[in-house]
Amino acid sequence: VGFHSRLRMGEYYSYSVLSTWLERIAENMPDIAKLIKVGTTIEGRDILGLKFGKDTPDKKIVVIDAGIHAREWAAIHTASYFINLIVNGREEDPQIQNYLDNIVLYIIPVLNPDGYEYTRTDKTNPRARMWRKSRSPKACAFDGVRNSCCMGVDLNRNFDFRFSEIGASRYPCSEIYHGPSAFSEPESKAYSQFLTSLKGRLEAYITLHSYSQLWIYSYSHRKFTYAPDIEETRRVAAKAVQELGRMYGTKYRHGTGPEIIYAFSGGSTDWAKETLKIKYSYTIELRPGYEGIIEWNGFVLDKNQLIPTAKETWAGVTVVLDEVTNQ
Ligand code: ING
Ligand code: ZN
Repeated sequence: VGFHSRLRMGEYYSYSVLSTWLERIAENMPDIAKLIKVGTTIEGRDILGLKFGKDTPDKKIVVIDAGIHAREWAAIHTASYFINLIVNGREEDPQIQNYLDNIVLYIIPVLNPDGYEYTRTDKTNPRARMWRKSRSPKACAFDGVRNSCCMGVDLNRNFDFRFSEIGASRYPCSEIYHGPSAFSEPESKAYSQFLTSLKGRLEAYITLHSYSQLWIYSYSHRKFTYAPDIEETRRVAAKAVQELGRMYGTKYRHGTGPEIIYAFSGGSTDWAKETLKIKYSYTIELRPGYEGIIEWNGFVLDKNQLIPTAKETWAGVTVVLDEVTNQ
């Protein structure tokens, strides 16, 4: 087993270490995992992931991603933990074996590697750790006082679902800048094309964020706006949250954005739900929770919470995987 094909969990790694790790897994275990390239970022990085399970046309597909927001390191760790669990835990875990035999599972641990690498420069630039957006070149807009120019687009506002309607900003210096137009960014555009290429077989799409301990479903642009299969969506979310909580007692809430946090548009799960008609399309906000006040450093999760966070999230995610596998 070559260098970097095993990574110790409970640590944070650079994108290049993570990428090498994915490459080694694919090289060493071609029967289980294939390396996939979703696209290329604005700074030229490959957006890599793994495809698990033998692909046959009758198999349902599940996609899990993380790291669309740069500072959400716990989400990136959780997706990495899932990969590690499948690769190194499959022999002792019949449930994982069942997934490998019966579904196709894609995991893309870092959708926004440019942003992630930028947050990792915090030793020399402390403010960088809280970066959320991509690293696209500066755009300018008159904000009422001056012409302000800033880098980056919030990729989770750049999807073609009710673009720019609510919970997004047209000012480039905002954290939630939606970009000049839907899918203007190479990362979101490539990812939408990747997901579209799976249409018809894609049964579940899960995107990992942090933080707030929420299990969010569609639609999030307006209250009481649901897809026709909302009952099923809600049933599985409720069950997932229950299973997640069983492990360490972590309390999650479930609902649409405006029901449990805020309304917003241009996000990946709502776009996927509406455009690709995916049965289960969920945004998961990992630990920590929040008590009324949004804590600024909730994105900096203590290292000793990383593995428990990932483990309980897996317990919730398996509820969705079981639904897809056993239907
Ligand atoms: N949160 C999500 C965001 O993109 C969200 C919140 C997702 C709200 C889905 C409603 C629906 O803003 C984070 N932490 O990025
Ligand atoms: Zn996020």
